[in-house]
Formats: sequence, C-alpha cells, structure tokens
Amino acid sequence: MCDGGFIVTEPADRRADYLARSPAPGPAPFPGMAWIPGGRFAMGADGFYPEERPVHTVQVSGFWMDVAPVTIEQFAAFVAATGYRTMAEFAPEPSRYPGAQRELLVPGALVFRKTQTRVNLDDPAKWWAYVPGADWRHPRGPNKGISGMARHPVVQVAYDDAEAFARWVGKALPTEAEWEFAARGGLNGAVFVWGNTESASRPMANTWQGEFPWHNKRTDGYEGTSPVGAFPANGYGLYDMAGNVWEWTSDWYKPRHPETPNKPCCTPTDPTVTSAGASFDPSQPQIRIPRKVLKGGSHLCAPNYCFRYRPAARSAETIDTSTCHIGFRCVVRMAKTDDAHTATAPTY
Ligand SMILES: [Ca+2]
Repeated sequence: MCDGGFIVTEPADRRADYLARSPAPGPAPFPGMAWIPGGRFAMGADGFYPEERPVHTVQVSGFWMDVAPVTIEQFAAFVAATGYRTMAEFAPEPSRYPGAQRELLVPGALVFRKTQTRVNLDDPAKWWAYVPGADWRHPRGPNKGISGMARHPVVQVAYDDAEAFARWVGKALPTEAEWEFAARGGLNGAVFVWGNTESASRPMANTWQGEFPWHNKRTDGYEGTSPVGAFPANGYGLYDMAGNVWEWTSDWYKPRHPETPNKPCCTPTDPTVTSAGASFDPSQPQIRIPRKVLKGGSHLCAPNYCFRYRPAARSAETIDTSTCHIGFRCVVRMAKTDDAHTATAPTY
C-alpha cells in the first residue's frame, strides 16, 4: 500500500526504472502524490480523432501529481472549511445563455440518462439532461445522494470549482501536456495508458462496455463512477488516468495541436495554451463561453461513440459546465530557480 491506501499494482520494473533514472527530488509535498519525472515525449495521436493531431514533440519538466482524482470526501473537506458553493448551486446568469428556456435557468447540472433503446448518436440531448438540484452532493439528481461514495471522484464541478479547490489545498491544475505525459506512464506512443491493446481478461479502466448509450454490459463492474484506485495504476503509479471521470486541465482548448518544430532546439518546454480565443464552440456562435481541455475519458466512453479512454484523447468543455462524468486532480510544480528541487505551492 502507499499513501492514501491505494492498491499498488503498477508494473514494478517500469516504475523502478524511471525512478532510478529520475529520482524524486525529495519527499512528496502532500500525501497521495507521485513524482512525475518529466522528459520529452510524443504528444497526441494520428490514428483516431482529428483534434488529437498532429503527433508532436514536447518537453515537460518534472512535477508532483495526485495519484488519483480528487474524491468526494476531499472536496467535502474543502467545502466544510471554506463554505464554498459550486457553480451548479447558483442559477445561471440569463444574459450568458441567450435563448435558454426560463425553467432551465435554475441551479442544476447535467446528468446522464441511459436510453431505453438504440438512438441517433448525433443528438446528445437524447442522453444528457439538465437536472435542477443536481450538484456535487447529488451528482445523479436531487433524489440521489452520495452515501457510500466518499472515495468516488467528485463530479458536478465546473472549472472554477476545480481551480478553487486546487488553490485552497496549495496545488494547481495540470496543463494538458503535463496530464498527457503523466498518463502515458513512460509508455511513449502507446495507445492506452497500460499498453497498445485492451486486455480481454482484466478490466484496466472504468469505461463503457457494450453499445452506448443504451446497453452497458458493466464488464468492469461499474455503471457509473468507481472508487478511485479500483483499477490498476499506470507506470508512474497514477490511478484512473483512463476512464472513470474526465479531468479538467488548465489549457484553453484549440481544435488542433501544433506541428513539431523543424529544429530539435525549438521543442517547446512545458507548453500551455493561455489564450481562450480559439476555444469557443463554432457550432454554437451565440454562446460566448470559452472552453478548457478535458483529458482521460470517463465511464461513459465506449468505442462505438467515444473511444477516448486513451492518453492522447481530449475534449473541449465550457468552463461553466458541471456534469456527472467530469472531475479533476491536482499537481505541484517545482520552483524555477538555480537550486530548484523545492516543490512550492503556486502563487495566485
Ligand atoms: Ca464501467
């Protein structure tokens, strides 16, 4: 067992190898964090969805990362200490949602509803419902609470909610490059966080088996979220980097990755997208709400609809959106000084 009581099942040889090459600079700054050694890697994928292209070379500095998504229990401690209220607990501002139905401008969040039969996959409204009263304490709707779910990832948190938690706890949200480097666990270029093929005998992540959105075979044992650490860790000792819940990153969304620079000297180090200008949804020009990058896929990802429980996969999400399949985890970066090897909390 390691900090936080997670089951250690990561490939021991690979973990030992990377730790020998790039040992942690000291003790973890907080319990339940793993040292991610940093390095140069191939970000993105060319063989799947257009937004993952092109594969390009990126350099990432070492950092600490939560070994699992932030849990309901951890988020509850934040709320108890601060009195924080999430975005889903406030009524949406009407001026930001031109044309919205008045009855939907009340506190609430998006909840997945499995359909009864096969449906047209071009219409997400068939399986997503804006449910008044849904929030992090009621991720499936006001009549269903979180009893027995303390170790599940917190969901129904919008981007600002995730950032508020990170600031309170003295951490930060990862960039997309940091998140993807960490998810790969040392397997540069692999399709999945555990390798290149899906195991027929052992579920490696909480995803959707069967035909989305109406037939969930639950081969992995879970129809909704699962307790963090229920599936094997990746090569860096990180849990749930595939499936379970999508995770917020700090990067604004762009619909395409940059090309690899012609000169090796120009490989970007710790790249991050700081301009929201390209992040707006072109299919909804009346909605001027910028979008951040989500990573990791969720328990709702199925090959027939969303084959995105892969480290290169990415999704755009408006920053005010709360759903039952989006959570987050945090990082701590190293100080950028000559004698760097001191982890510091970010400054705001
Ligand atoms: Ca599942």
